[in-house]
Amino acid sequence: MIIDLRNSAFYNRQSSFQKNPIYLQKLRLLNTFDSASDRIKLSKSKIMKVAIVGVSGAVGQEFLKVLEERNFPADELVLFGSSRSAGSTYTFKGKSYIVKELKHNDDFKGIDIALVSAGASTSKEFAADITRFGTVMIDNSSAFRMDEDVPLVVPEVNPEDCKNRPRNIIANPNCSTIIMVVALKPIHDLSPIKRIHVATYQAASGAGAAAMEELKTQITEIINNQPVTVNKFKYQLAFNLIPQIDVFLDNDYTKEEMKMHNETRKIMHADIAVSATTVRVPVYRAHSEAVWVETERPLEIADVRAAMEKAEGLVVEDDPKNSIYPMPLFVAGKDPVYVGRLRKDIANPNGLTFWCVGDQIKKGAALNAVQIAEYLIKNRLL
Ligand code: 2RA
Repeated sequence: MIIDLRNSAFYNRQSSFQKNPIYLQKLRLLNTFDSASDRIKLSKSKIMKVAIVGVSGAVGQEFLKVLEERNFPADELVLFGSSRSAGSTYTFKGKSYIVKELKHNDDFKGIDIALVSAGASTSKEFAADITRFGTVMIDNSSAFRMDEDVPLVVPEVNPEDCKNRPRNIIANPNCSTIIMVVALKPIHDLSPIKRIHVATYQAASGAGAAAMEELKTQITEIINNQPVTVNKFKYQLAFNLIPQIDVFLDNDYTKEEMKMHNETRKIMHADIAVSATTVRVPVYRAHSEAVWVETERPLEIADVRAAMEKAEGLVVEDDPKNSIYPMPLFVAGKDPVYVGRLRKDIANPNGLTFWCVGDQIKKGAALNAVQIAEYLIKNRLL
């Protein structure tokens, strides 16, 4: 039997919430801000040449989708990949493009922006080739995120940091950090955040396209009583949770958990203590996070809610009486970060707690990078 959740009572309740006037007004605001014409007053005297590096991966493919969806003003597009994907063809706005092999040569001459998602070692190896002729490298890997001379940017939080990029590299933060800081920004503006505890529920997509396939394969294998394939994760992910993302460090936190600590502080320019437990869950492509925040002074939930409702890139979906809160199944494929379950933390007089969900491949990766590129164009920072 095939169960289509879109026909379930829950889904209908959820979508009727999404038809409510406040929600629609908020989405209209997002779209107004994001409409190509308002967003980018681009001088047409300049031809915009954009490269995607790592186009065959999950994030690379999403770059193509997001650029097209947002009608990004790319006059020319050049696609790069490994020797394995060189020669493959992808379509963008109805035109076919052949993937070139990424090499140590002058291929980036004349390219304005390179959206790069090919892993940290490739980014390190090719950064000099990519930036040599003035191309701005927007890098999705962890290679340069914590380097002092590389800004780490989430456009809703610290867009101005794009201006100071001595190496012409701008780093895109880790997905779990991006999703959390979009929700934290309006709180931090009301009263500085001192401490954060967070537990994440991270989708298979964070481990790449092959990992997403592996989750599907595992489910099929289990249903058919076959041995379960485990290559991309440490253990079977289907019908399981894995409380380890990336490797363990000396302090017994994982690298993913320390990314949330270090990157949040860098993006928010604040001495915030962040303690994270990151968990892989059998969800396809949206990350969820339970967040406990301590602020310098106690905040009223009504004020936080009002600030969140106004915040850029954030949608409040919070109606506990009607069981309305964001869930990864319904957030997959969407642009904003969704927040719900907002309440006072009964264990901390200066605390509040909430739940947030964001599409890992979109806002957690490709969309954030494209928004950085849009900010550069809009503010003539190229
Ligand atoms: C993950 N945060 O979800 C990683 C991907 N960047 O595995």
